Amino acid sequence: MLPVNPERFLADLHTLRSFGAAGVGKGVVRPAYSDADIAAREWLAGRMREAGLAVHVDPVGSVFGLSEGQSLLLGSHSDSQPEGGWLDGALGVISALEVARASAEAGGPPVSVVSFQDEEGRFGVTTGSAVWSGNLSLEKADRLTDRDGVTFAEARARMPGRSDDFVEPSRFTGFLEMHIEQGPVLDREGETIGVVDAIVGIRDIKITFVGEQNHAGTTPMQGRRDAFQVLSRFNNLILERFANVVTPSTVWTIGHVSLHPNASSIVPGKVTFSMQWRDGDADRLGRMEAIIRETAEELATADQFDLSFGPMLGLEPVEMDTRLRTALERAAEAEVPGRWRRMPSGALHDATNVSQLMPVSMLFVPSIGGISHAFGEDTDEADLVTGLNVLAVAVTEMAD
Ligand code: HGY
Ligand code: MN
Ligand code: MN
Repeated sequence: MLPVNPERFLADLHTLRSFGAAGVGKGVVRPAYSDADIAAREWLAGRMREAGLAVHVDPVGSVFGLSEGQSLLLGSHSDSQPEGGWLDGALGVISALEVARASAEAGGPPVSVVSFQDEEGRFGVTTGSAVWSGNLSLEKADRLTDRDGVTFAEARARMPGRSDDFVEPSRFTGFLEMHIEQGPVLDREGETIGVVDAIVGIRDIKITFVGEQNHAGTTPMQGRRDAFQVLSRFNNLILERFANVVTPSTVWTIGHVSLHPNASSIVPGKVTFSMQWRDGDADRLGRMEAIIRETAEELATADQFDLSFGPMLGLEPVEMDTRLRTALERAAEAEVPGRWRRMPSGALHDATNVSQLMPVSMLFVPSIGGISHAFGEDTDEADLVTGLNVLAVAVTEMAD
């Protein structure tokens, strides 16, 4: 196995956490293109150079550390959710850095590293890798806006040292992404490693209802065109109508609501909210979309609301490459015999996009209590090191 250094790996993970450290415990606030995100990427680029890798910052600010010639690509993302933990994405990037460093010290096999930009979807869904893979055109990405109306084009211009060129994908033989599970299964079952067999698909859209803003004391209940009430009715109808379509593993979330003007004595005149849904079956995602659109249109017509939909964002479900997955499974069995499982990923990952370009596979370590996208996200350091070792064994085996 490659001589990975667990102390150096953990020290780098903790250093990355210091960029945007926030909240309780090991929380992080490091959204894409924030000052903390940019500073973290500059630090990462320095660590890549020290490891002998050639740094390439692509036009959207994804940071690559390139090994010479053909190589495996390892990595994930270093941006965070608006409130996130220290491991989501960071684990995949720093484990990649450690394996690449160990590989350079051992004289091969060649390993390159990447931290994709905006995986967490300040603008799109896994925006940086979506653009690299061709799942999303740069032109379309540039027009996407965050919740404050900043465009992707404006945000990516903040990232220093960008090249005009994207990295040529054919220089990579495959992509491995290590990640925390972000769900309860491994922790609950007392297992240490998950080898991913498939990643679910996702759809994400912003919906806006415009009614009539008015005085909360003088406007009779009858005839109000209250934007909060229409959202509430929409949610209730969706719950009923999804019941015949979804399975126990289907999920959907209204995670962001902007109510205007958001004051206790004003009947709200406008609401914009996010509607996101995920499933492993692309047809089911389509049937859910039809219900969402029909329900919103029905309510708008019945109660005289203007209705508009933002751009439809999404990724299709994908399966992992059998050869790479088998290498990870063999490595897991060697490191933690009987304490690993094959499992699907309910979270989205850059690996979904990269699968358009080359064979990909993924590896999970447990999330304590299944918590993620929250300051409380954590994993035992012993499990982080086990994941690093499994990754290093798999990389060594794939090179043979
Ligand atoms: O939302 C996701 O699944 C990913 O963490 N961006
Ligand atoms: Mn992630
Ligand atoms: Mn995430």
